[in-house]
Amino acid sequence: MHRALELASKGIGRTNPNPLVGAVIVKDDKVIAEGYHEFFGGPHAEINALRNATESVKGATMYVTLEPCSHYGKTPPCVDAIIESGIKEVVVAMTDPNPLVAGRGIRNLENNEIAVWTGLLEDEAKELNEVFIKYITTKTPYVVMKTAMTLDGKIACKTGESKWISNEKSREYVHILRSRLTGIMVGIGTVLKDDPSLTCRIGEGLRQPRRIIVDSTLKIPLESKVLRDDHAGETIIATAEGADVLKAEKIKYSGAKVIYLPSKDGRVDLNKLMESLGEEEIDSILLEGGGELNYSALKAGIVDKVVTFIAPKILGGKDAPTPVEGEGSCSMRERIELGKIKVSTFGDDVMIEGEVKRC
Ligand code: AOF
Ligand code: ZN
Repeated sequence: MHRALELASKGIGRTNPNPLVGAVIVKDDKVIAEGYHEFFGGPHAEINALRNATESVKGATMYVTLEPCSHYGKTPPCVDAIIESGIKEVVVAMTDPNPLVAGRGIRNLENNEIAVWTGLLEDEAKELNEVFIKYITTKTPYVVMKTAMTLDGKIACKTGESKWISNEKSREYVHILRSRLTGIMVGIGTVLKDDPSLTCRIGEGLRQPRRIIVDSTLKIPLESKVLRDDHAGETIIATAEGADVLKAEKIKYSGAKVIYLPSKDGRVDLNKLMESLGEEEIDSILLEGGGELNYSALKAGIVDKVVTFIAPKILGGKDAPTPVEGEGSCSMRERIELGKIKVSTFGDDVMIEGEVKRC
C-alpha cells in the first residue's frame, strides 16, 4: 500500500478534480503490476495496473488506495474489470467519498466472492486526497491559506516593501503549491499594491493555476498583469452585484471572466463565491491574501488549511501589514484554531501548516 500511495502521488497536479489513486497487484509475494491515475479523464489506477500485469492476475491480490468504482462515469466501472480478471482479494486504503460509489464498489466485489479488506494506511490515503474528499462531498473547493511573515509577524515593511520576506527555497515551494492546486486567489488590495502575475514559475509545461481576484467594486486597472498575461491561467474577477457594468465589459474584453455575487456589507459573499467556483470545477484554491481577504475568508469558514512561512527577520512597526487583519477578534472565544500541525524547514525559514478545526 505504501507503494500504491507513492504511485498515486505521481498524478499530483494532473488529475483534478478527480482523485489521486494508485494500485499494485501482488501474486505469490511478488509485485506483478503497478498503475496509477495519470491524468484527468484517463483510465483509473486499477485499469492501468491490470493492463500492466506481467503475468496472469488470476488468484492475485490488488492493493488500491481508493475503493474501486462501481459506476459508469467517463470510464466503465473498475469493479467489473477486477471481477472479470480473476483477482481473488482486494485491499483498500479508504472507501470512496463519491456519493455515486460510497461502499457500493466494495459490496459489489464481496458479492462476487472477492475478499475485501479496508482501512490499510487509511490516514495517509485521506491526507493525499484531502482536496478530492472536500470537493466531491461539498462541491466547493479545498482552500489553503498561505502566508509568509517575519519573526515579528509582518508581511511587509510599513512602506509596503516586501521583497523578500521568505527565502528562495520557501518561495520555490509556493510555486509547487501553485502547480498542485487548481486556483489561486487574492484580493484587489494585493493587485493594486503588487501587480502580481499569479503564475506558476517552476519547470516547463506545468499547468497554470486559474487566477481569482476578489474585487467587490471593480477597481482593477485594465493594465494589471492578471488581465494581460495570455500565457497564464484563466482570470476570474469575483465582484458584487451592482458593480459597474461598463467596467465589467472592458474586463471581459481582455479575456477574463466576471462573476457577480451577492454581497455582505459591500463585500463579495465568499461562501457564494466558493459555490460558484465549485461549479467551474475549481476543486482547490491557494489563497494568497492579503490581510483583509484572509480575515474575511477565515471568518466565512471557507479556509481548510493554513500554511505559514516564518522568516528569521524582524521589521517592527505597528503600521507594518500582518497576515490576517480585518476587524479582529474581541475575545479568545472567537479564535480560529488549527490542528494536525506539521513543522518543516526551508533553509532558515520555518513552515508551519495545520488544518482549520471546525467547532
Ligand atoms: C479516478 N481515478 O483511479 C479512480 C477513480 O469521471 P470518472 O469516470 O473518471 O470517475 C471518477 C470517479 O471514479 C471518482 O470520483 C472516484 O469516485 C472514482 N475512482 N477516479 O479519476 C481513479 N479509481
Ligand atoms: Zn474506477
